[in-house]
Amino acid sequence: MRPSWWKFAFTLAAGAGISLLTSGCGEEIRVFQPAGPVARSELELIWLQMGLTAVVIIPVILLLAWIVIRYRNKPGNRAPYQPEFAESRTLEIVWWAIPIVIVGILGTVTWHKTYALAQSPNPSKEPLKIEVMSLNWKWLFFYPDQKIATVNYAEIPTDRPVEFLLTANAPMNAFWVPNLGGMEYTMPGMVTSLWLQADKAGEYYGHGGNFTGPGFAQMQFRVVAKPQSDFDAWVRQVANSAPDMTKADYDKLTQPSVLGELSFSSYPEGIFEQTVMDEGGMYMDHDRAMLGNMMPHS
Ligand SMILES: [Cu+2]
Repeated sequence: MRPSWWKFAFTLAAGAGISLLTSGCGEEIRVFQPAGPVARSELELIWLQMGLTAVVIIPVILLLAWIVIRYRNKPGNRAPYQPEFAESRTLEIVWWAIPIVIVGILGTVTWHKTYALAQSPNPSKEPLKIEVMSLNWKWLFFYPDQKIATVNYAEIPTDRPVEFLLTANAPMNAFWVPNLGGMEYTMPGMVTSLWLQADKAGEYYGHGGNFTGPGFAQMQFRVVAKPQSDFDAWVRQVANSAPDMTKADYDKLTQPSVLGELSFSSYPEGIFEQTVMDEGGMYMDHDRAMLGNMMPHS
């Protein structure tokens, strides 16, 4: 082998090694481990997108290698030399038609899924509503029907759609439980909505998806999915044994800090709605928000 080939091979090996070492290999890649219908539907889209991308990428890489070898300047090269080559109708049709078909398929499927995923994954089942507030640097969960609240963890029943209503009382963030579905932004003064559902009981890792300062790395939470009866028992236990959240407690939570998990048997009524209105609320339907019947804006 000539030295230039050694250099090439070394660069290639080093590049591949660095890619493998920095990819988080060995850790579970959570979006490929869907635990519910929303995440599964999104994973189908990921596979479709990767497959269609491969239709372009694999031939391009193979052609690149073939052209470099066939057309390089070497003694006795038989490859045709055509400096006047200007256009080929056949090639133009090929390389316009393939992307048009790919973008058409991806666009259509993404369109359908986007609208489907903005609805309950199981409209025949009564959803659980959880209001989520991102703070510096913690996640606050309110259960408006159960009247309890938690910090940095949320329990949900399995096989039941959960509507997360999201806002921020801090710089905007993004709410993400990768095993259950894609992320949705939390923004001050507005409420966004995210439907998720867990089929399998288990503990799912959640994290902010939008950098918000020094405590961001600790802004993690757990979503614990368990059968409805166990969920009900957990609600009773929190309602009976956890402390109340006073307005002073809430104000303290909104101050920048890193906290562990907390539970509260009650919280100041309407505090979520009030925070949205205090932070602007101009994108909301005011009357409904004031009635505590928050409508997510889209
Ligand atoms: Cu918005």
